[in-house]
Amino acid sequence: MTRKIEDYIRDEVKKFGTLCFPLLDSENSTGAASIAKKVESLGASAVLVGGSSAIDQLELTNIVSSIKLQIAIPVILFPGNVTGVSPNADAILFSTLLNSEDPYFITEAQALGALSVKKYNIEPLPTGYLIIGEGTTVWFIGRARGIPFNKPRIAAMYSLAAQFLGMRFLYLEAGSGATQSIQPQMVSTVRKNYEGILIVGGGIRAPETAREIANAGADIIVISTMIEQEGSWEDKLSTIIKQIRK
Ligand code: 1GP
Repeated sequence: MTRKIEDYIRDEVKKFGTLCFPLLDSENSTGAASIAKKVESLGASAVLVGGSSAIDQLELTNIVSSIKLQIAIPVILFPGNVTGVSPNADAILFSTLLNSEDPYFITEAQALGALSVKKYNIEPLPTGYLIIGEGTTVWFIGRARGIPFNKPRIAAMYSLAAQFLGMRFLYLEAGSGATQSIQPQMVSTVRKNYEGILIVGGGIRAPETAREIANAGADIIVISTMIEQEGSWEDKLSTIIKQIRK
């Protein structure tokens, strides 16, 4: 199996330091293709499409196809369930929700979706997914036992376990629209222990926050809510992308 998208991501990280992957929630995004085009022009390295409550596969497929027509950067699926698999994407964060209390989100959804990923020839990026904190949609849907924000060592334990299990990507998730983003101290503690590609998202709105998380060792920062809001988010996203690059 080729690792075309993974190699591309590793090259981008080498070139730019921390990358930004804007996430287009397939249920909230009106005009997803034009937003994708804008974020590409501002320097995003890839676009994620999905979300924890995105369940309409037809809508997802239409959005992925329309985005693919507009941009050259990869379109990577970010599934919350089996319904997050869609034929025209370049890759998928093939994730296991490591701190879920429900085996469905750890191995069963993955088993149900795996043959579709193979059939559509979507590159799977093996990802350990960790939910930090409580009260967000992904925390509720994924039946997660959220790692407390002030317990970086617990996040490091899970991260190292993910590495030992062969996961080359790790996603520290505070949840979309979270009131609090992941603390830089948790990011740096995980960074000291985990050698793969480290993704951090949830509640990142200010360039300062993004820069601190990047300096703490994140390879990729995911931003969604900010670009879903009406008004001018482009300057802010552009500042974030410039500030997190080395
Ligand atoms: C959600 O981490 C992402 O999965 C993005 O979160 O919507 O808070 O930017 P926001």
